[in-house]
Parts: sequence; structure tokens; C-alpha cells
Amino acid sequence: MRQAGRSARIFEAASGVGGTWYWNRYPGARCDVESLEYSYQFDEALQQEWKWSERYSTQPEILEYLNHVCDRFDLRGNIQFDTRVTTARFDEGSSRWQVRTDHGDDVSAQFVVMATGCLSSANTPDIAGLATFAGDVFHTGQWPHEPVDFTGKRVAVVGTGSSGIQAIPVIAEQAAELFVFQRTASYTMPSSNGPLDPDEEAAIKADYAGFRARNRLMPAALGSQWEGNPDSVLAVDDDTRERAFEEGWQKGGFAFLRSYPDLLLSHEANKHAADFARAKIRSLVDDPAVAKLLSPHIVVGCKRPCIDTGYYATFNLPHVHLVDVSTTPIDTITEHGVRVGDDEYEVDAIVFATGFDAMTGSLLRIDIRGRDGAALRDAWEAGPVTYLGLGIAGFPNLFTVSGPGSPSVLTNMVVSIEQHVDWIADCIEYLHTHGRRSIEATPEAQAAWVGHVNGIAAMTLFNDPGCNSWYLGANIPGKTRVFMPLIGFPPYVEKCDDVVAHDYDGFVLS
Ligand code: NA7
Repeated sequence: MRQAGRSARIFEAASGVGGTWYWNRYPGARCDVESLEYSYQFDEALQQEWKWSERYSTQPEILEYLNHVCDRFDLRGNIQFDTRVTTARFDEGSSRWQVRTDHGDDVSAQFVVMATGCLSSANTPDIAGLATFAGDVFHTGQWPHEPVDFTGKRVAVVGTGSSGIQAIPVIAEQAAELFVFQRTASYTMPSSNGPLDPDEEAAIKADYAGFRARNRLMPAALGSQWEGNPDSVLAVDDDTRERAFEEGWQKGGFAFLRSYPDLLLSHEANKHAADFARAKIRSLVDDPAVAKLLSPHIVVGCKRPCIDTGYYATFNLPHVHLVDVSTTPIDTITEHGVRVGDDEYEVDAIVFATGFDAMTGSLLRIDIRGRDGAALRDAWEAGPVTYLGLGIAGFPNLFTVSGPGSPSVLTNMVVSIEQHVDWIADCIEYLHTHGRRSIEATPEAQAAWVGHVNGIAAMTLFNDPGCNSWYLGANIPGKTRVFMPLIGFPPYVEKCDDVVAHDYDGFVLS
């Protein structure tokens, strides 16, 4: 906006920049996308000069990077921290938004850009008795800034998604006793993390633009360096398949799931990958009963796969206990611990690694009112509806960065965010140069787009009835089950560009 000569005010609930990387300070927090990819590409000098230390960056290092970017481009002065936007109302008379904050700001703006994040509304389950617990309670997504020391403590971790799986091995190093409460076993692949290879870094930096361009052509906007097999997993013999899976597993990260192109397209194909992963678990966990409990039953990849460092080996430690809460849920939190059925687990601290009200949570916490005072909460009651994940019918001049209906969380988020930010900035420029005051998605274009997003999801296993992922909102009681992101980054970018090329086809400019 500054480059375009426009004024912008930025409101941020936190005391500093960083978003996800500001809040998720839990032990072991690390990115699941490689460092040389999980970084901005808008400035060549920035991407050349910044030095990452590991293949997968830790939370403190990414936060340091984001603070560096903020200062390098002199953005801090435009940001009002510790301020939460409470309402945003569109005034049809002036065609402007009235934005209010919990600090009493009352701001009139022509455009509002919601950069509120996809995983920013922490979900703490409503378990009876939580307020009576005498020890410390944490949520991985709202971790304190002061150091937390679990040395000598008995600790409960509730949740075994990405956050739990990263935190558990690190907490286990300190805790005297660790109880892990698992409702659904996740698939997790080794990160094969290590110091960033200087040769690999030099090779990428020698043609960073080329590397970025190749990644933008990948379905998830990442991983062009991994060679997948073009054939169906069903078309190869057992040895070939096992070799390819092993190679993917050893490479680390999401490479395993990229071994074959059809793993998320057919149950038969998926079962091969799931069986391979379950065999790995049996080989890594000493106690067969524990290995069995840790073995997922769901489709591999229908939830975002986790990337770990030493997760399974942690369960071979004598002071680490896995508690199955799949059939008997956590009943109550007592003064001294966690009760499951007739058993009470006495602990000094409880860590909720229970995820987020994803993709819509933070938007809907703000009272957003469009034309005729209509509430976004009502418009999205049966699940979010958008056009391109960028605009919403009835809500003119409101943009959502990585909104539902865009590839967002199924991609390298930084790439998706930059694509959206560029699109929005270009759009605002276009409106100014063409003497238009407002842009609004048409209900028809929006309905067609939602149908398209759902239609693609229906061709995959992401919608599998056995899979209660946050992509589907199925992790939040009462939330409508609908697959929110769009699968496939490159065709999406083409569509966005095409919409622009056709004078913002599907939007009304007035
Ligand atoms: P996730 O992936 O949503 O994981 C949350 C975990 O918490 C998951 O294992 C849940 O089990 C579990 N959970 C939630 N509520 C309960 C209750 N009431 N009892 C027991 N267990 C519960 O969140 P993360 O923070 O780990 O990761 C989110 C994303 O951040 C991740 O995908 C990466 O993209 C980064 P469930 O599976 O619902 O049975």
C-alpha cells in the first residue's frame, strides 16, 4: 500500500508481529515446510541475504525473520499492536467500512483486508472441571512468553496433531512423567531435519527466482525438488512401491506423500501408503500394544500430515504413557488431574495441543456486517462461501487473505499469502485508476465457485467420512462439516489471473 502511495492502518491483537509464529511458542515448535521455501520472495535482496540455520526452521528463528522483515521495510510504525478489531460494518451511503477496536478506535476505511490467519483461534475443549485444576494450564497456540520449565513435573498433553507431536518429545525430556491423551492417532513422518546444507543453499540462491517459479507450478506450491513417480501406485510391483515409499520416508517431510500421484484419490492406493506407515510405527515402538494404539486408522493425508523429530521413540521411554481416549473421552478435569472413566491421572500441568477453529474462527469472532447490516456469521452459517477465497457477495471492498475457498492451508502458506496480497494490491490499484469505488463478488460467481471447490474435494479422499479434519471444520463441535480450502494451487492462480484479465469477471465494480 505504501508503494502504491496509499495509507494503511494495521491492527494486530498481539504485542508483536509474527502471527502463528508469535503465538505458537510451545517447546519443539517448528515449520513443516523447508526454510528456503517458507520465506518471502517479494524482495530478492531479502531472500539472498537471510541465512536460515536448519532445513526446517524453529519457531524462534521464523519469528526473528518476521521481525527482521518488519524492521527492514520499516513497517512497525504502521501497526497498532495489542488491539483487537471487534466490529467492521459497511456503510452503504458512504460506501466505506467503519472499523472498531477494543481500544475504542473508530476508523473509516474504503477497503478492509482481513489478514486474520487460518489457524489463529485456539480451541480449548470444554471439559468439565477445568477451572478447578490446581496446576498450570497451557494451550500450544497461546504459549506464554516466559520460559516454562517442566523439570520434575508430571505433565498431561491432550492432543496428538502437529503441535502435540512436536511438543511431546521435547516435554518428555524435562518431565518426570508424561501422560499423552490421544483421541485419534495421526500419521507423522520424520523430518530428517538438520543444519541447512551450504551447497544446497548456494544452488538454490544461485537461481532463487527459478526455484520459486518451479514451486509455484506444484500442487501445494512447494517441493519441486522432490521427484515423485508419475505412475499410479497401483501400477507398480511391491518392491518398486516399497522402495519408493522408503525413499520418500527417508527424505523427510511431505516427500513421502508425494511418492505417487494418486494416494489421495483412491482408497486402494491410499491403503498402500497407510500400511507402510503403520509398519514403520511397529518397527519404531517397542511395546506392540502401544504401537497398535499409535497406528492410525484414518486415510493417510486427509488430515495434514505431521512432521516429527523422534516422536515414536519417545513412547519407548519408561516415564511416557499413552492414554487412549478414543472410546472413553476425558470425562473431567479435577483439582489434581485428568479423569478418564474410572481412572484419574494426577498431574502438575496440562498442555492442550487441541488445535484451532480453523479458517473461519478468527473472521467470525469479529462482528462483520455487510450490505443491509447482514452478518457474516449468518451468511456463513452453513459453511463459508466466498468467491476465490478473496471476496464475499454482500460484503463489498472486503478482502480475505488466504480465505476459505482458496488453496491457503493446502500450500506453502507464504506463497499463497503473497499471491493474495499481490492480487488485492493490484485490484485496489485497478479500482483507483478506473475511477471505481467498490468491488463485490456476485452471488452467482460465488455460488459457482463454492460448487467448484466442493466438486474438486469430492473427487479426493479429503472428504472421507472417517476423517474429522479441521479442513472440514469437523474438529469443532457444532461447526458445519464442509471442506473449506481449494485443492490445487497452479490452476487457482490461473483462474485469479484470468478473472483480472477479464475486467474482474464475477465481481461487480461500481
Ligand atoms: P490439530 O491438528 O487440530 O490437532 C488437535 C489434536 O487435539 C487432535 O489430535 C485432536 O483429536 C485433539 N483433541 C481435540 N479436542 C480433544 C479432546 N476434547 N479430547 C482429546 N483430544 C482432543 O491441531 P494442531 O495444533 O496440532 O495442528 C494444527 C495445524 O497447525 C497443523 O495441521 C499444521 O498445519 C500446523 P482428533 O484428531 O480431533 O480426534
